[in-house]
Amino acid sequence: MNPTRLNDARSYSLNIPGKRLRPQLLEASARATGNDRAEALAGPSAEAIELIHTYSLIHDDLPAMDDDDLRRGRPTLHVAFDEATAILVGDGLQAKAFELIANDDELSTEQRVRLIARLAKAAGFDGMVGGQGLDIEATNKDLSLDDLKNIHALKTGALITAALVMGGIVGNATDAQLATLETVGEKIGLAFQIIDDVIDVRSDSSTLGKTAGKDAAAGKTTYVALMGVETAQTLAMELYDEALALIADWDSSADSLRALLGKMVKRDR
Ligand code: GRG
Repeated sequence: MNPTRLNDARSYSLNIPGKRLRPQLLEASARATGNDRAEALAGPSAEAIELIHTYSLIHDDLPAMDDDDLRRGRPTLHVAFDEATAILVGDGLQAKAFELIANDDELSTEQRVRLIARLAKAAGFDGMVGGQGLDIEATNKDLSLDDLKNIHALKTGALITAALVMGGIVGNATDAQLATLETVGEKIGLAFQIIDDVIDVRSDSSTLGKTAGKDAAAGKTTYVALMGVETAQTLAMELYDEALALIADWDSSADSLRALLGKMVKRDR
């Protein structure tokens, strides 16, 4: 028997593309290593990280989590189909991500194992899933700035950092380059999340004039609630500047990475 409904739901989730920042980051980072072939080789790993991201959004939208009806301007997967199907699509996309890298015979076995290990760590208990767990526990609690940074470093930052490091692995980056990419990821991941909070407040017309936003209304501590819109925006730009400074002496191969880091903080969606 062919699971038609599951296949339809999988197509639905993949046919509403988002900004594709993580695959673009992975490809730009591969190129930034200065290895001419790296960007062309990065395709399957880039696809894999976007599948992990897509799965995380599908599960995050479920009634047991954020209970959202809309994602990327369309009904969320569990609304368009049903909860069981949405859980299965998320599970299937996660498994598919690792299959894509394992079967990528353009890369060496060592590269594949390193990519799989890095993506698994970023997606799992020590990364996105762990951060989501902390985020759920923190709902309706007062958090310090350090608590908030720790949650987001895992929930959002881990996958963004993995994109950069995985690009480095595809490009056979040196240990020094990999360490730099790791730190760039930590800084831009945090900046990205702060800007997300700023966008949340600016786009939530119900909270005009207040420092709230949809997330704050859902009992979540946000950067904007802790420090106000202006300071949050300034902090994000400082982190972006610090990230750029780390790769200031990289040659023009890093230009697309520099441009992308800018896009991640100077965005309105
Ligand atoms: C359910 C295991 C599990 C994890 C969920 C990433 C995540 C953890 C939840 C997403 C909640 C959220 C909206 C966080 C804010 C930052 C963020 C990840 C925004 C969405 O990423 P974009 O802007 O999305 O890259 P698009 O739609 O462009 O792909």
